[in-house]
Amino acid sequence: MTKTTSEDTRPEDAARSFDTEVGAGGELHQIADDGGDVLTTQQGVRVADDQNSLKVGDRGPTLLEDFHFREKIFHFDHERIPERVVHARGFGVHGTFTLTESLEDHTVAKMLTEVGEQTQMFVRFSTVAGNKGSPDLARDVRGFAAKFYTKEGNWDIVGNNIPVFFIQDAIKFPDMVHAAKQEPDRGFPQAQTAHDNFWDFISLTPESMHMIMWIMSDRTIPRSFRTIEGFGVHTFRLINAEGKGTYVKFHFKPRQGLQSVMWNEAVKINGADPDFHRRDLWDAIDQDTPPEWDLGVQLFDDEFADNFEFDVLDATKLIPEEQIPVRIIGSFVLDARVENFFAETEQVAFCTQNVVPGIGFTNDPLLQGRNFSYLDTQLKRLGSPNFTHIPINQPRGCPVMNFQQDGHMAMRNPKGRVNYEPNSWAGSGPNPRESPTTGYRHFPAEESGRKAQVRSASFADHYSQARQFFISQAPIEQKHIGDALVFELSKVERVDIRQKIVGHLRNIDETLAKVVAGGLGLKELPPKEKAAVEPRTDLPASPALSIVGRGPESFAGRKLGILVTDGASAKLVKALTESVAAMGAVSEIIAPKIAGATLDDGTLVEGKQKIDGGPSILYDAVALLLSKDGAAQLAEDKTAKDFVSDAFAHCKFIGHTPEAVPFIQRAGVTEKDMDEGVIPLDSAKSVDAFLKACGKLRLWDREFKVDLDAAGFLAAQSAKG
Ligand code: HDE
Repeated sequence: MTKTTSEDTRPEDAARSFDTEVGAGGELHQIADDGGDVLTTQQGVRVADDQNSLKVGDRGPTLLEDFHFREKIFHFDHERIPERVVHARGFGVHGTFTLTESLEDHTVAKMLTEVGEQTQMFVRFSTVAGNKGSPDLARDVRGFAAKFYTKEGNWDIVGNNIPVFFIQDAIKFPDMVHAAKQEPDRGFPQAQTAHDNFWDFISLTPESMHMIMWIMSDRTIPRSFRTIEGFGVHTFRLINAEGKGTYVKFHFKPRQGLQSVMWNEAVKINGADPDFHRRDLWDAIDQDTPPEWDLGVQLFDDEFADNFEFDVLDATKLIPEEQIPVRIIGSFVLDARVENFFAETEQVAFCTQNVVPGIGFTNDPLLQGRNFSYLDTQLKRLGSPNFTHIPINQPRGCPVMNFQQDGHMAMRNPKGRVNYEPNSWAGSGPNPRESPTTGYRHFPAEESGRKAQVRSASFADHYSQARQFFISQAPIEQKHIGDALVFELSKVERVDIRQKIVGHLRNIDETLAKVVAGGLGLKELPPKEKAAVEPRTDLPASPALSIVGRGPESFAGRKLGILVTDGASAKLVKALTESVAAMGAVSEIIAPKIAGATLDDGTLVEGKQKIDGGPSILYDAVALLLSKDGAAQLAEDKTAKDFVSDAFAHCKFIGHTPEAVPFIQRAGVTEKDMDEGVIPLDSAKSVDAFLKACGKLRLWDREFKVDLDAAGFLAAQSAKG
């Protein structure tokens, strides 16, 4: 640091000189007597007392004259900005994209054509319906918004973890969001769709049915942000050097594999750790195991679009990967946490209209509406048209130069005399000009037609892809969809709404409709809802739409909870923790007391969690390394027993010392229940076998034995034959 000195003019400090230092980044520090930074007001004035406001006498009134006190409170009073109207709860991280395959035949966008090119990016994950303070594991769509700081300007893909949407036309978005969020008279329930208003709206909006299948599936209760896919949803357009357009859909595919939790688990995670997803991502980056995704594209032309079963402009439809394979063109790693949550995650402003040369839009009516909404909403949220001056929103790959000026909080105004264009000034400061050759050109689509408020007939089939999604799911996933529908509709007070939804399900899959009707205790199957066009039943299953089977091959990146007691085998604790680390997974010690447990060799293993703070729902698998005495003590503890019974009910793999068996049985897992997922641990070899089994993540077959609702599902399945 370079030292500079200025004279202190305050009488009480007259004897002292003021030290300021220039930091490594060129920033000035005021140095206190102890060598640290001095606390100052926003005006840079040193603060002498930050504990007591200025008063008349020891017990007298506080004086307005205390400018430090007033400034501090004034600033605090204005700390909040409006939360996002949707996607309020989010978590952002930085990363880098690397291109591995050029799309130069299709686009002039450099980020997509220069192989090896690295582009900085920022991603914000979010839930949609909940408020900023809502829990991470709400059943909800996850936002997956990516900002690429390309050399040609910022490009945003403001995507979700589901490839379709609720509605076809942006004009319905406010209604859909109002219906999903808390009801206006009571202000609850928040962060959930399990209420009358949502299902009332859905029952009257058949175009949502495909999305309903997705949101009732396990996609909406992901295990981690690291285990979700991302989708641009709309059909966008790539534009090449000749001005030729190619349709494109964007996909992000997690290298960690797909994984979700169970609903009963999600409900409990929300209580045990409402920050489960953000903590998980924070930890993964902290532990230097940053998540990675492949960026893929589905490319197609007018001929495909004209022959496809549905309209490619309809955001309630997807194009099965089996029809147009996803071509992987690069990957990104998210490896840097934000320095400040507010400055970056809260202030980042994504806009679907942020595109660069070579990337354009289509007439998807949802996309067209979004192009208005995202710019508009930033003014409300960030308070100024200069939100682009906030560092997280500024382009990093290229300079910005234009004649836009003034406004609230302008950080960047044109320098010199010129602030208009065209002009004939030269040499009086920056004087940017338009560039017909390299500037952004919109795709010259030819359009004609009468003005009308219509919905194209090509958007009318609302059930066929919903069915295609449903039949593409593994049986356990189909069961979960049925369970979720029964759960949500059981929270709906009006019976007619429940019935109407079942009437829609009959257009998707009769068995599903029967399972849900049975789960709701309906005496009769309600009549089918009238479909605008006859649903198709000939669309083949698309395996790419299932999560099960697309998970990881190993336990890498997952978390093992190890419950230990005093007297547990030190050898086993060591073997297990080392093997877990070696396979790129993490383990956490849970003990009856946070100080840890004294093992059989006298060593102390520290606890990361006290048992009450580390329920098994927080882990992908659990191990019970208990001594005989420890097991006997835990058998008297309800929380410890919940640890086991939950892990069992959630189909997790459970490793255990032989001494733990009586405890497991006291927890309700009887000898007869013990299946191949409950694995004895007594040697290093058994540790390997246990961790190998954990790579499957869940023993789904168990669910059919431990869940009352499974009976209805199995009965309906066998009736179907
Ligand atoms: Fe959004 N959406 N949206 N949305 N959306 C917003 O923009 C909107 C839609 C998505 O992490 C808002 O800055 C309309 C689809 C994400 O900051 C707002 C319509 C998809 C995020 C808005 C849609 C999304 C938003 C609220 C229907 C998936 C969070 C705050 C026409 C492809 C971005 C904000 C972040 C946020 C409007 C539908 C994804 C109000 C009008 C479809 C990931 O502008």
